[in-house]
Amino acid sequence: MEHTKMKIIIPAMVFSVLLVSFSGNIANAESIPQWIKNNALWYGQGDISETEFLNAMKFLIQNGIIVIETEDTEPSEILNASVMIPNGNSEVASAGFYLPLNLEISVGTLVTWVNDDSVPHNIQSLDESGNVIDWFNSPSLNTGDRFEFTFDEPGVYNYYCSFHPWRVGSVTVK
Ligand SMILES: [Cu+2]
Repeated sequence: MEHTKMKIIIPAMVFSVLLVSFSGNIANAESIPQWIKNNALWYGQGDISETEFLNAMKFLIQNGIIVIETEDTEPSEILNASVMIPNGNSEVASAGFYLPLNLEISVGTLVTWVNDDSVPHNIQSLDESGNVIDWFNSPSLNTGDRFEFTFDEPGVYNYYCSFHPWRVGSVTVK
């Protein structure tokens, strides 16, 4: 986005804000045609109608003097994912794998583990050699308890439950 162009978001497009913007930035003000400055003045004095004033604003937008920044919905979008610790997860012979066993997410996703089993579990992050590392580590989670962690770096991350170390899961962050 060019600095010489005014950046105004739609809700801010009220007369007073425009006046502040005009006076606050000489470079911007110089790109605004004189007739529009006159319009702003006349509008402020009540000499022209709102429609005429808005038409002047429309000219500024159509000619790229005012750049409307459409706010991306993605950055403000909250990314969420969850991993269920299912019933039977504690039993070696059970198929109670983490759901999903390998969670795939985008960078910035908040992951919530939910203990849906009848016994406590925890989540302990592991390094590549399978050793517990101090990164995402939950306390003991009773039935129904949750543990949250936001993944800000791409990679593949393994974890396990220290009570039931045969239960290893992974999170792939892209
Ligand atoms: Cu466990």
